[in-house]
Amino acid sequence: MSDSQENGKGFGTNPIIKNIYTADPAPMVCGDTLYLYTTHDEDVLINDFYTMVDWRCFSTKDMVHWTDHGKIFSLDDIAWADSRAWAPQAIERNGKFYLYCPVHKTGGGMAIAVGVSDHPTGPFKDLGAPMIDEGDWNDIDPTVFIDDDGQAYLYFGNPELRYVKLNEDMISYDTNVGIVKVPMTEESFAKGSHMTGTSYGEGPWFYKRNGLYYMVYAAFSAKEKEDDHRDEHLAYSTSTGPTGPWVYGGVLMTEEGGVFTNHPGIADFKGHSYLFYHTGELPGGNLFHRSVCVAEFTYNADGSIDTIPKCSGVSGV
Ligand code: FUB
Repeated sequence: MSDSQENGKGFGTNPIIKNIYTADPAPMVCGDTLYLYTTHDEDVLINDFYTMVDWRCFSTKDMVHWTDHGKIFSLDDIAWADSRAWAPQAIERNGKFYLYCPVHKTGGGMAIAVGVSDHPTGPFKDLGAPMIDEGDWNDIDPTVFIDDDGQAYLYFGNPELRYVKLNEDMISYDTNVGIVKVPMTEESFAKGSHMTGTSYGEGPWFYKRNGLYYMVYAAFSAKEKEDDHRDEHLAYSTSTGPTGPWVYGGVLMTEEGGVFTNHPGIADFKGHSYLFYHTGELPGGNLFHRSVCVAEFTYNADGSIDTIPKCSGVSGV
């Protein structure tokens, strides 16, 4: 899988993965390699809905040439789940790799599984039980970050943003703190048309840069409801602390993807900043057949980010 043009270092064209439908990109930089975890939209749908049974991994050293590591974790590896292999995120700690994955629990609602591996490309082994399981449908789209003081946080949720403080083992959380519900205010997430009355929808991506914490997410604007137009855009909020209060920052990407969902993944790699997202732009694309793309962007001096246009690809690094 590669594309080349221009600039001596080549040019990687969007969508990044052209041979299968992928969505929900989650980059993880490890050494000189960027690993990209994705979901996988099956070609053939069951019940005309998201049909997703496994997670995929791809890697690159230059943003142009990508190695396909295939299926790295699947519903077959999670005995207590029966469907909906949804948006994951991976992180490394003390030489082990943790892949947080929303799934549908057999006989229950959505829950968050953790796969553990000695290698970024798996195989990942399930814990044998959900790590987050509130018995409702909010437990999706985990995003994980380890702060400078070693405290790890896992945020997740649709329609509410919630978080736990992970224990050092990364497979359990501080039950004294419990599952914290973030106040869903307009100051934090802007007025919008999702169920909390804010724009926050789902797909949070939590990270820190130059002392500022960022929460990037898929969002529904207030205007979209008036128009009965419900495609997601990407937005972001910031905070001076890991648990808020969050302050709405603005729109990161308009509804350019042409499909109902979008999903952000942010990474700094070899001196460049990237937003991974998904669209419906592969042939045959639609809301259940998405494709992962990437755009390069820069931060303003105060840490704010201007709206990032959907693009044809990125230059090699
Ligand atoms: O891909 C399935 C779900 O759609 C994800 O969990 C959401 O973020 C949205 O992209």
